[in-house]
Amino acid sequence: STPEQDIRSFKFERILNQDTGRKTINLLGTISGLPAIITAEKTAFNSTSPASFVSPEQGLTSLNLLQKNDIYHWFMGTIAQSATENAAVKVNMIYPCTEVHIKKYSAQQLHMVVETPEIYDKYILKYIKQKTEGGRLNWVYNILSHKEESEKIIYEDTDNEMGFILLPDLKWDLVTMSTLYLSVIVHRTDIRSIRDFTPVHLPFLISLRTKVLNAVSERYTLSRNLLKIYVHYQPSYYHFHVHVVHISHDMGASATVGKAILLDEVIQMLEVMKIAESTGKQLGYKDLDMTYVLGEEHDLWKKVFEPLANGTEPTI
Ligand code: M7G
Repeated sequence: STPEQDIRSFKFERILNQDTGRKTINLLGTISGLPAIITAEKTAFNSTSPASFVSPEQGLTSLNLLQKNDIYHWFMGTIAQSATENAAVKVNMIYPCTEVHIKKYSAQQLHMVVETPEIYDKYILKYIKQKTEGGRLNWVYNILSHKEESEKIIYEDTDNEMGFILLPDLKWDLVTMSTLYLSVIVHRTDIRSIRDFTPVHLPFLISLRTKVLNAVSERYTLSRNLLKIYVHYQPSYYHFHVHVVHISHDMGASATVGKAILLDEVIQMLEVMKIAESTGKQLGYKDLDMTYVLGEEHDLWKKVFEPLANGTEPTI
């Protein structure tokens, strides 16, 4: 069946999460008996032709005056939209989805945790190993081998060690510049997260940053001061990748402290670690305390940090 047929046969079960401010909703259901998640996000206003906003053909196609009071008027309305040029909504479908996806897209209490090097060695490494098995990185390898999304590639450096692919993230609608969201997926497979970085990786990260900035400014005529370039800790996928997002795009929690770390800061930290080498100290991100936010449904909270907070031994 086609993706269009699949999504039409979605049988709704329950709402996982909803954000009225960001205008998003996450639905859980089934397709052909298998669990599936649909996430929907209302798109930003089309700012390329603001003059036609009030046009009954190209803009507000219908209007209903709810109330007026002195100089104040409020209406409800509909906007002329088309799925290809000016869509009303961006819809993502994960099918079939796993229990981990369901947790990730569910509303949940957040917790601040401190991951020491000891906790990383003892528990997190095991967790990461589990998370790189079972085909979870298939979509990454599909991109790297040009099996999927190859027509979307913006820039590729094919070098085994220094190389990467720059392409639109699945979160981007591909047209709205102010919500531009790209991913950099590296070719090398030896970096699971920033925890693996030491000063040895400085030339790699510095060249990646330069090439990405050049490629983005060439394709979209966007200068460096309009881009946020960062990594996640913890990421969802343990194959090193970098997020490149337009400065105007409000990404919510995924671009704030407790989750996002600027690539510039990673490079700076490694440069400081390199200076420390002259004193005989070989440091890397593995030696740091990492402080970050975890949702209560995240396995790392459930299996590691909640037990530790309760004084019991994690069972991972
Ligand atoms: P992350 O920091 O590991 O996890 O980033 P996050 O999802 O918690 O942010 C992975 C990034 O890859 C996210 O920005 C995803 O939107 C993006 N992504 C995930 N998948 C499954 C795909 C995909 O199939 N194609 C593309 N282009 N991007 C994806």
